[in-house]
Amino acid sequence: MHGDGLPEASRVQQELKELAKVAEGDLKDAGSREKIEATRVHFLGKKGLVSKILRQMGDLPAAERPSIGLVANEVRDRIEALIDEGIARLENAQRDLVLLESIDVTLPGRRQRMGAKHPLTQTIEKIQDVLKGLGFDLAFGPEIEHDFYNFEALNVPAHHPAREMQDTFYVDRDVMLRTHTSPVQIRGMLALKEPPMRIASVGRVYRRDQDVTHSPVFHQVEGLFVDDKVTFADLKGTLASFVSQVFSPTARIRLRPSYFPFTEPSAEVDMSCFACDGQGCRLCKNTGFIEILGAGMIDPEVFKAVNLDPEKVSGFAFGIGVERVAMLKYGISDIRLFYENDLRFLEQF
Ligand code: FA5
Repeated sequence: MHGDGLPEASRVQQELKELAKVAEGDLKDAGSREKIEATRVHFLGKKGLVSKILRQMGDLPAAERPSIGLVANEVRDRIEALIDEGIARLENAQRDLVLLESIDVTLPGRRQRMGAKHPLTQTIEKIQDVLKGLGFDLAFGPEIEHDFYNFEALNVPAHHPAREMQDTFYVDRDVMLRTHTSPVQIRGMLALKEPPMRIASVGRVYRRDQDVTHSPVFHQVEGLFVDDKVTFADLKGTLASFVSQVFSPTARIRLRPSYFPFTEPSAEVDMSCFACDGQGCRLCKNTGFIEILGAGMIDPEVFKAVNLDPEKVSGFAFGIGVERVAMLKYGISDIRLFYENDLRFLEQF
């Protein structure tokens, strides 16, 4: 027995439990791995406090040693658990610090890449909207066409020199990839029961052509108006309105005499250059104007081919190159850019 009145074994057990409490206090405030390691050595090391107490066990009666051993093991386990907790707490704090340093929450969010309509689709939709606004209904025709619709009924008989104006991809002797959208005029007029008729047809056409302004596959828009007293002035007014709406209110048109077998008279239609507004520049080759379409009054021979009486009906037609319009609208100098699907090009629209 010692002075505190406790039996020796209870005193040692009490001391061990006190040690656990002190260790808990030390580890709670430990702010570094070094401090935690020092605390471990201080309590659990070979010369540590727990070992020191255990070494005194030799002085105790053998019967009391197991109960002390039990408490000593509990205390050691408790201190080891506190050490593990302390290390985990330090590691978490360290990770939070790294995250805080590497993530700048004030940065703007990452932008989603948005898809957009192809510039040709945008141009086609704009052209269709304007023509619908001018009273035209949309019409469609096949891309593989019979000679009758593509040439014959359009007053271009076999061996006519005008066939050389459009170099053709033939599928068969009388069947071809259509070289223009004008066959849709023929199909429209053959189905016509009672004038007036205003139709517009957008679609792919094919020619054996290839350079920076000519593609073997391209798009045209055909416009056709048939009534009893259609004049050239109606054609000019329609085209002027079309150009000012598709390009800009200040855009002007100029008509030059031309030749198409299916229209008489015929005209090439130029638009004032969008780059210099008609002043003359490199783009318009200093003329102030750029050609965008062909047009004219329906030839009497075409009316006869579709069983309409040229004495009773009259009409105009025009054919626009869509790529040409898009090149002018967006200032593009090479037609092939439209078909290469290069995102750096397409993302600009
Ligand atoms: C015609 O195709 C006529 N059918 C247009 C027409 C319709 C005239 C109705 C009168 C009445 P042309 O061959 O000029 O005409 O072609 C019309 C437009 O298509 C040209 O002004 C040009 O812009 C475009 N074009 C012609 N060939 C190509 C090509 N290979 N690549 C891209 N665009 C082309």
